Amino acid sequence: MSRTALRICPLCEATCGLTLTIEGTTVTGARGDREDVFSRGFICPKGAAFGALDADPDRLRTPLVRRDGRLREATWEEAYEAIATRIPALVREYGAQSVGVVLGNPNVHTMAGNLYPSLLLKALGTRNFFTASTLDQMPKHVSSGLLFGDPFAIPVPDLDRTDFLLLLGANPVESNGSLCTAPDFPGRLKALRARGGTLVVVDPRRTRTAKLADLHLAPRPGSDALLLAALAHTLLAEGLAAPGALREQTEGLGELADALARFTPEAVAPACDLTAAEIRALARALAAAPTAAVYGRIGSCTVEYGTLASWLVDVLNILTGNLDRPGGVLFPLPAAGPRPRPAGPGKGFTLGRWLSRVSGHPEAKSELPIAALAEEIETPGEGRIRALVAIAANPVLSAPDGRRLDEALAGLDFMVSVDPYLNETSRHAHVVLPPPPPSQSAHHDFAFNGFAVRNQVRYSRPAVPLEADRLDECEIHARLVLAVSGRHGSATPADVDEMVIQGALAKETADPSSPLRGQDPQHLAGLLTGENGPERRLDLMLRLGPYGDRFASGRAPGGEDGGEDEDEGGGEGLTLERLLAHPHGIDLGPLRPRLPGVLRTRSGRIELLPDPITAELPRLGAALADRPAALVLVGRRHLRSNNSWLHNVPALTGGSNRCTLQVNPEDAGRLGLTEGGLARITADGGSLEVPVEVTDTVRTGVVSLPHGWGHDRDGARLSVASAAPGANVNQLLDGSRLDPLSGTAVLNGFPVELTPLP
Ligand SMILES: Nc1nc2c(c(=O)[nH]1)N[C@H]1C(S)=C(S)[C@@H](COP(=O)(O)OP(=O)(O)OC[C@H]3O[C@@H](n4cnc5c(=O)[nH]c(N)nc54)[C@H](O)[C@@H]3O)O[C@H]1N2
Ligand SMILES: Nc1nc2c(c(=O)[nH]1)N[C@H]1C(S)=C(S)[C@@H](COP(=O)(O)OP(=O)(O)OC[C@H]3O[C@@H](n4cnc5c(=O)[nH]c(N)nc54)[C@H](O)[C@@H]3O)O[C@H]1N2
Ligand code: SF4
Ligand SMILES: [Mo]
Repeated sequence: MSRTALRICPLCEATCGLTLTIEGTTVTGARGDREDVFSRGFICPKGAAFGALDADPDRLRTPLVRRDGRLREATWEEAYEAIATRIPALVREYGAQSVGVVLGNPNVHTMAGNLYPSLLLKALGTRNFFTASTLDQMPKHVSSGLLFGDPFAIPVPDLDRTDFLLLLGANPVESNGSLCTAPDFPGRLKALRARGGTLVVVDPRRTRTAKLADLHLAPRPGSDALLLAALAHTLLAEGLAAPGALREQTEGLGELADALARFTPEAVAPACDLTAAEIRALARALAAAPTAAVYGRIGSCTVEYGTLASWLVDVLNILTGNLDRPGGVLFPLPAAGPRPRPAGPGKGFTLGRWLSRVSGHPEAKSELPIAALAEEIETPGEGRIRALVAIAANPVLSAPDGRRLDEALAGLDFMVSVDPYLNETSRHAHVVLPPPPPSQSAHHDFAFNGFAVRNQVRYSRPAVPLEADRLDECEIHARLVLAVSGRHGSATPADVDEMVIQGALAKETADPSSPLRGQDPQHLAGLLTGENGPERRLDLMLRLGPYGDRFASGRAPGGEDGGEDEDEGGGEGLTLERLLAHPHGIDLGPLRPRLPGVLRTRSGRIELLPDPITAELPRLGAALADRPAALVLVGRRHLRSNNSWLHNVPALTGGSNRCTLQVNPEDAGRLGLTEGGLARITADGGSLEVPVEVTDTVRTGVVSLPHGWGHDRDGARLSVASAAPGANVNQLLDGSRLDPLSGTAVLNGFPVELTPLP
């Protein structure tokens, strides 16, 4: 007998609702949930392979503990005992900084990864904290922190209503979108064109997204900041800037023209390899559009001037009056996020509050560059990392110079991995804690609802009951928090959640602006529903959130507390119970303007020209005189991939999802490379042998190699992936190329050399 169950897909940022077919405890099929309020039945090949991924026989079923140098199956008790013995002892002997924490991408796709890492960091008290963000979107956090005072205040394009979308360094037709959660991104782009809107794509490759565009520009990689600066320059010089209502809310508008004076279209054109006329025409089209959204992603972030490019994206949105207006870019209001606070000055955002020990890299958003992880482990001295906790992270493949990191990890005194696979990184661990397959986990998108093109809320309970001898990932994390803080055995995972709940309620009931002021936190905690700690925490966040019932049963929210006009109760206030009664989710409406309420700058206004940006602009100016490298490398994503960890699912491998070096025919001819032949590619960090694919989808002077490959290391358990390992593109990097403001590794647009191999 088969049955169906709903499950939000955790495999990319689109967060599609899936309808799973389940026989016994096995997922035998997945299709799009047509009633899902957000995804309306959309699904991609990865979602369709949910069952295969869920049942991958290489998934670990029990914890592993290293004994006599070898990882062996162990009980949960043995695994946590090992952690509780080793980590607190290392902290006692070498101090809090001796433990590093690395968080990888799937943490934003699990409830556990959103609810517990901050508790782990607090328990450890370490500043040696690294995440995939410094391989990804940290430049955007920094630019938002500086502009708006809140690194999470990232405006998203109003995809469904805009008249003009300028998309840089993103390929949502393959990636399904990022920092812009939109199930069926391709369909939404087609709808934009169908309603007469304009799509412009800036990408050195003619991607599947570029093929949908009205205009595709293929500039030299790494030149986005220059192009964007020249667009802003043109708007200002030609009197096309029209910030409208934003003018009064923005500081520094008057100084912008001076700051950007040297970035004329003529000046930047050679570096971008575009013409000045093309740049002017684009600026005019952007200004002429009734509404427009400028959106930059990976290809504009993981480059040398990533923070400047990210900042300029929003400078353009501000200059054209499109920030915070329908059809432009807007700030989402997620249901489990904080309730909007009144407008006014905030704490602001500061960079470099501390520096990394070895190279003195400034922190950004409390993180240090993951490209500097190896040196922090290798270099002797006080504060050296001797133990590492890696959660859902595979930096040996995803970060620069995996070979060096491999050696560094092998030299650690102790390492814990929370990971379903024994892979390139987790094989170094002393303890591996495997989460259950996704069918056995509950799901809510704490992170992505904050970047979604429509406000909505969905929650799915586990589709299949947790197998015996498994721990839910939330419980794995909670026990980890207890083990590292010496409370293993003396407190339970539920205690961890109750502590958080009590803390949040104590704060809420002490807040003069809260309708709950003066109420008894114990009493309120007693009103929470949910089957376990994470559900109770979700209930609390929903009830205190912008659409929540605030425990005021029977009373509509937003009535008495002084009128944040952003309140949207939708009749009854939101609770977990109410959400559970809507298994396909609750639509909370289109995005709405939220300024000035989102601003947390010291001035309480948008700070258009913050000091760190002003100080960085001369470096960009100097780039105008650089002689461009003859050949640079960019990455690419394939629809059926996901960073380093989906290569073990047969249904998603093969075909065009291969680790080939794409080379333009002109370059191939000049270098003597042929289709299917081998080439040696060399850069700062080393060289690789890769198969060549000749294609005019990459422009001249640019080659493309995807990331997440290189599954040829001993000690991993990836039987499918290791049969077609591919080459690790990040071995071409030595970790020294960073966007200095954000500490983000330069993964795109770095120089390479190519020679044919027989
Ligand atoms: N050259 C180059 N390098 C890149 C990029 C690029 O474009 N070019 N992209 C960068 C980007 S954007 C990112 S986000 C990073 C990603 O970098 P990482 O996060 O380090 O890499 P992933 O490959 O996503 O690895 C995820 C790990 O989580 C594990 N995992 C999967 N599901 C779960 C789960 O439910 N729970 C737990 N605990 N673990 C799970 C997987 O087995 C795997 O070990 O890579 C970056 N690296
Ligand atoms: N199928 C699939 N989907 C994924 C992932 C995956 O691995 N596979 N990973 C997920 C993750 S972690 C993330 S962060 C998102 C990323 O999602 P996207 O940001 O859409 O990332 P990509 O698809 O890598 O597209 C980046 C584009 O930038 C271009 N590019 C490179 N250098 C430059 C440059 O200097 N300037 C400009 N303008 N363009 C440049 C590349 O050619 C590429 O087409 O995707 C997510 N979704
Ligand atoms: S688009 Fe993303 S969320 Fe939707 S089914 Fe595919 S992988 Fe899952
Ligand atoms: Mo990412």
